[in-house]
Amino acid sequence: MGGESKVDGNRNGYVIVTAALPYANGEIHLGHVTSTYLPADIFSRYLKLKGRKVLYISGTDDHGTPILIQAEKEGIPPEELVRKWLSRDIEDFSKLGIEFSIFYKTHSPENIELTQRFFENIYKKGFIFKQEIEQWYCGNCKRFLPDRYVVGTCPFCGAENQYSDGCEVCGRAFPSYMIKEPKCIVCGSTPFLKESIHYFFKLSSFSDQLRGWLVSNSNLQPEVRNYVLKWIEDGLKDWDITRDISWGVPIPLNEKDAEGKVLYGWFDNHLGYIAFTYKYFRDHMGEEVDTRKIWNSSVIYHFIGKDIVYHHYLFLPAMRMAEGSFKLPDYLPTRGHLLLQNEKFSKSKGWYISLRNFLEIFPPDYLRFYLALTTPYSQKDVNFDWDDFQLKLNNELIANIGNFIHRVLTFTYSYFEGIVPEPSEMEELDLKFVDDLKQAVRDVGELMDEIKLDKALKRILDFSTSCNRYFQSSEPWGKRDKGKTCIYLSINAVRTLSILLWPFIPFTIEKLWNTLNIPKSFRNSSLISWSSVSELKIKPGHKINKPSVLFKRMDKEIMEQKEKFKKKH
Ligand code: B3M
Ligand code: ZN
Repeated sequence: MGGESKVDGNRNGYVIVTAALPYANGEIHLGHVTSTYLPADIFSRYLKLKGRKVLYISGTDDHGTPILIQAEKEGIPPEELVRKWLSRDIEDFSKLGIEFSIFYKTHSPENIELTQRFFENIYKKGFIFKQEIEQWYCGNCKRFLPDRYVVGTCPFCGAENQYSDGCEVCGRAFPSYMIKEPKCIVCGSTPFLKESIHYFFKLSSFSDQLRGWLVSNSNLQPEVRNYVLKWIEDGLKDWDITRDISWGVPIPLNEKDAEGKVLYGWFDNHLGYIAFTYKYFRDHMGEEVDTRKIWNSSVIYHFIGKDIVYHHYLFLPAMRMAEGSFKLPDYLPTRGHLLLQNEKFSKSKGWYISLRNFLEIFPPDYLRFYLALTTPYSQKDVNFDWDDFQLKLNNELIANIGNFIHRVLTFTYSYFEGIVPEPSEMEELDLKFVDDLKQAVRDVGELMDEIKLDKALKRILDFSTSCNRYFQSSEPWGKRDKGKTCIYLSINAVRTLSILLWPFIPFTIEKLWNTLNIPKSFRNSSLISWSSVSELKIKPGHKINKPSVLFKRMDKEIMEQKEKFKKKH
């Protein structure tokens, strides 16, 4: 630990935080939230507290076969499908307090234009070539079957029931023709290979440059870096960037071979990170703003789940290297999958929790708290377990944090008419408590800088435990004068805790700020900022409002969910 982090080293520039783009073909579930949207949100809220200029960017991934297949199933045009999911995603995310600066879409003029520009530049530099390849063709449906239109057995690890563009079990992406025992997902018949001319990106030419970047970028997680390096050692395959379908970004070439084809969804989707940044700046600063310059002087984080490592650690950087005008990410925070009671999510088997359904029953902060506490900064899968959920809420959120805050506030309100008392001389116990508070803030800050959000939250809980202990051993009840110091320090500790906790449980904390009678928005309050977090900012004479209950137990609701997920599926 220690040392100046990159974020602090570049105080005037922007920090651009992106979260992987959800496909616009279905609802957001807890898996998406765990690996990507919540960590990125907590982290960008933390940076906001530090006064950094942060952009939190995401949007829907609209192109490609996953969308087309779903639109065909529903019998609607893909445009309609993606429009529907865009507004639905925005609603769901905002209920969880995911605060994007912009949530846009890849099927937008900005992204289509940028993607075509990328293609043209890379083409001009000679990194794109044409090749006739064999493509799956369904004789029954009378069409080519790209990617997800075909399922089969992984050619590398033998896992069954994998899409033809990559394996979820071993994590490899591969060309579609390699899949074993292929089946058409529309009609179930066995497709055959038929010639088609495709455009390829020379990924293999970037092996050395990619290796150099992976090895020299010390911000990348070593475990991920190592397996990506292994893929490079095994040899990178040039990458087929076109598809025989009509939904996607048109290939910007005036030639016969380009007709009836579009660019692969993975060619345009990650360019959305850049295109949406353009959109944001144009909307907020007008046409003249030089977004490329801003991008290149920002610190860049792309938050992802481990299933898309290949695309983000190889395709994305190689395309930026080839095109040459946009800086590569500084960080690619990668997290694991979410299991439900130790089993993989499965929508078809009903072993699955959508974000919307969850939030119909539980407050958003309960989910944020539990997931933040259980999700490490690593590839390790996270287990959502109802017993554990109940335990962590009752023992930590409620009995630890909730208890301390409630005791301090109600004590102040009923014994001091809500007015923060003048402290008397500090004794050893008090001085030690102030030291504890300062140490906690330092530790939490370091852990947050390192994106170890679960560890940071655990450290906050430890601090809250020492707050409870301090309050208990000071025994402010019954000894008015000595009690004053304890209350003064405790109220200040509540403020400190509130700032530390805001990135994790913002709804509750904003309510608490009302009770503390401090302005709700940190943007115009010196009382809410990271720079003052360890100071004793609440002065004697400050009046607080009537406290209300911050958390309630939800044992009945949890019991119902346990019953529901007990049945063996
Ligand atoms: N939509 C895959 C996924 O949702 C894809 C991510 C795109 S990030 C540029 O897992
Ligand atoms: Zn078919």
